[in-house]
Amino acid sequence: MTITITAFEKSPDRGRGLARDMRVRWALEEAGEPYEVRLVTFKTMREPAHMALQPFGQIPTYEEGDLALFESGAIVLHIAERHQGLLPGDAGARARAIAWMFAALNTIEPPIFDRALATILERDQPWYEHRLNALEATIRKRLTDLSRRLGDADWLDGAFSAGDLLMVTVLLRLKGSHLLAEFPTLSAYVARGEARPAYQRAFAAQLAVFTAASGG
Ligand code: GTB
Repeated sequence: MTITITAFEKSPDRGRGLARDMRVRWALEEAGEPYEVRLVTFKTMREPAHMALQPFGQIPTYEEGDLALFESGAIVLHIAERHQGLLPGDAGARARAIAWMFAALNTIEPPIFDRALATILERDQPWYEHRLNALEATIRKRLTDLSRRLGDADWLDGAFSAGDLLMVTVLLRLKGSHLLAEFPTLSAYVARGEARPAYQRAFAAQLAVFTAASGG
């Protein structure tokens, strides 16, 4: 059955792979599942057809036959549960990998995403420096603990899993920042994720969309 996901026709990140369709593309590439992409604009995302798929008018969505899903974490879990290579077979290891998926989205991503938003939307506020410092302190605390837990391992809990896939996509938003550079262990972890052939294919696919939309 054909899998169709949605993505920005012209991503505001200019093809840097930071929009949340990237994690779904990567999971599908790891799974070896072909997929189609329906491109949407900020306007069409608010139209009834898209709102029926995604109650908050966001991307990504996932359609496969009668199944329509939203929330990138739920979509990645759905893909991981149906294919080899993204969740371990052992029940305990599988549960731990899922815990890392939640950790990426619930514990690590919020302050990183809030920092990114603040740098765009709150830069002119008188309290901007204070807010930025507070967010960066939280991020630093989380990265300290994450880096300690990862130690000198390649991945968070044994073999590469959907937990690593989500964690790497979340950390990638800090790429090039002093925050990630402060943690060489995590920088190397992110680089390992980026080096995976499935990541490379997913990145190239989303970049091609941006390039085409920009007339390149
Ligand atoms: N919790 C949802 C999920 O994980 O699927 C969140 C989805 C979400 O935030 N989608 C964003 C969206 O559709 C795109 S990815 N926003 C439109 C809206 O809310 O109206 C977030 C994003 C946006 C922009 C950049 N960027 O410019 O770098 C990066 C990531």
